[in-house]
This record gives sequence, C-alpha cells and structure tokens, in this order.
Amino acid sequence: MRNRISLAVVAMLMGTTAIAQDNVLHIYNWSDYIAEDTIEKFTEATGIEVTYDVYDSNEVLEAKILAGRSGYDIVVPTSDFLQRQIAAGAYMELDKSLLPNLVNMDADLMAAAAHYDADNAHAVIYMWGTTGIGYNTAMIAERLGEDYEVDSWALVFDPEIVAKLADCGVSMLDAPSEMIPAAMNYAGLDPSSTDKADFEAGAAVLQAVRPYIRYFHSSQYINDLANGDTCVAVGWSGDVFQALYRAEEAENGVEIGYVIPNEGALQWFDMLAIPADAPHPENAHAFINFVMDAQITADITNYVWYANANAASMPLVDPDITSDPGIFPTEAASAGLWGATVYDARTDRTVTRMWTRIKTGQ
Ligand code: SPD
Repeated sequence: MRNRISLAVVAMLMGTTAIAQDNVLHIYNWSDYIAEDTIEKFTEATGIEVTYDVYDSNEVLEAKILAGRSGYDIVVPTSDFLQRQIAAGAYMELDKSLLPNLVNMDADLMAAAAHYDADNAHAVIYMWGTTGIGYNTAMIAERLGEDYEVDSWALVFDPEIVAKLADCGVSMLDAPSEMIPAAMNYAGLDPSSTDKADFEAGAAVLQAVRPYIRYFHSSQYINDLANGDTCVAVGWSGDVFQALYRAEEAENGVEIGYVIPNEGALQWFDMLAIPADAPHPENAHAFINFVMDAQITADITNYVWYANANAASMPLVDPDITSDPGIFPTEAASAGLWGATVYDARTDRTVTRMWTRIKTGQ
C-alpha cells in the first residue's frame, strides 16, 4: 500500500534537503548492456551520480533481491524471474506520473510483458532478445563441410555433430531455465512444460553432448567468439552481435553468425524495476524515464545490438540493426518463439539440481 502513495507526494513530505543530500543512484544491470555514454548523459541531465554494477545471471540477481537490502535502486531481471520476485514482494509499484516517456513504448510488446506483470505495474521493458546460437563460420565449414547449413539446434544438441566441434570449443549459457527448455524443445517436447519427465528428457539431451562442451558461462563467450577461441556458443542475440562487431573492429579475420534455429527459440524481455527497499526510488524513476527517451534508447540499441521496445526510438536505430532478422526476428521466425515459463520455488529447485548434475557431468 505504501508503494502506491505517489513518490512526488513523498518527496514533498520529506522536504528537499534529504533528496538533495542523496543525489545518487545505484544500478545493477547485465554486463555489456548499456551505451558508453548513457550514465554520463543521465548525470549531466539530472545531477544524479550513479554507481553501476553488473551481473550475468538472473540467479545471481535473484539471490540478492530476495535477500533484501541489496542497496540497489534499479535492477534488470528477465520477465519470468521478475514475476516470481514480484510475488515475493521484491519490487515497488511504479509511480507512472513520474514516467511521462511511457508514451514512447510499443503497446504490443508492453502487453506481452504484462503477461508477467499485470498492467506493467512494476517494470518497463529495457531490451529484449532471443536465445540462439552464435558460431564461427569458417570453423564450422572446416569441420562440417562448406554446405552445412547452420539452422538447427542440432549444432549443439546432436552428439554426432557436437563431437566434431569439440576441438574448436562449444559453450552453453549457464542458465538452466533456458538451456533445459531449449533441449526439451529439441526433443520434440513443449519447452514450457513443467512436467518432471519432460525436464528429464531435456536433461538427457544435454547429458549426451556434455562430454563435448568446453564450458557453461553467460558472458565469457562474447570475447571468445570474437577472438576465435571458441567456435559455437549458445548465447543471447545482442551479445553474439557484439562479438561479431568486436571481431570486425579487431580485423582479425573472424566471421561470426547468429541464428534463431528453425525449431524455435526463447524470446525474453529484460525489465527495469525498482526494489521495494530501494534507497532512492525517486532517482530510480528519473532513470527509467530517462532511458525511455527515444534517443537514449536508440543509442543503447545501437551500441549493444539488442532490440528495444521503444516505438519512438525506431527511426533513430541504425537500419542495419532494425533490418537484421537475428535482432528483430521476421514474422515467420517470431511465430516459432516461445516465452519463458515462470517456475515456482519447487520446480526451480528441481531444475537447479538437474543443471548441477549436467554441468558436473554426473
Ligand atoms: N549482455 C547482456 C545480456 C542480457 C541478457 N539478458 C538475459 C536474458 C535471459 N533470458
């Protein structure tokens, strides 16, 4: 209930001194997920000084958020994790009177995100993307033949194929709620299922290729792909594109592709949210509103290669990005995307246990 009182009213009641003394903002965001100058521009525009920390896993963020007193004012959970954390009381309701730039947001995408957060009451979309496969074109051609078409999850889930790639390095995200459903989908099952037998079937697909997987990590693959140190990585769309452009900039001859496999892929939304116990909620609202500015969002997409949900920013986004089907999937590819399933605590524990067994090869 307290969260519903307008923050503007709270600020008025507190007087201006406390706010002026606390002209700071603590942000916890995914690594490689903001333009070079976003924070600097925010401080210039508002006078608010920012501390900025990063993570590369929803599980790490969740542990901090559910423990409480994280000290963060802004965090960026993915929508399925957001829903579970909202249910635990982890986030305050947004004061939309402080977010006039909400008018810039794409109504259809916000409606899709509202599936996880009714009325978008607690969060707005920061960026969105898919979980697909990044690959080194030359290394794949060398091992699987010039004519091999990279269009299927078989590249990482068929043991006969993955065995041929083991020497050049295959990695997977350390993200159980993404990898196990992707394997279930490959096995012909519903990736949204929470049936234990279906999880076991997905785990079996992963166990069969486990001997050929070099590592499970959710950010290391960007540099490894870019440097030619790994040849295949299950990864997040924008991160693979960052690898591609790092390689281009380095002029090291590495060519990288990203594919949303034919069998379909996860589409996810990363959400800007304010922890219920955030020390500076008004500054947090100022930041969310700032990010929803069309130019600011376009700058971020142009830098991190992730799709955004800000309709007003689209004319300002590089046409090479808006026209790339790996970043903004075609209608046909979109039809094959699935949304993340929200696991209750028990299901989450089951999946986490399975994941530990898969990673340790047991
Ligand atoms: N480097 C930024 C990565 C952002 C990935 N978001 C996670 C999506 C999880 N489904």
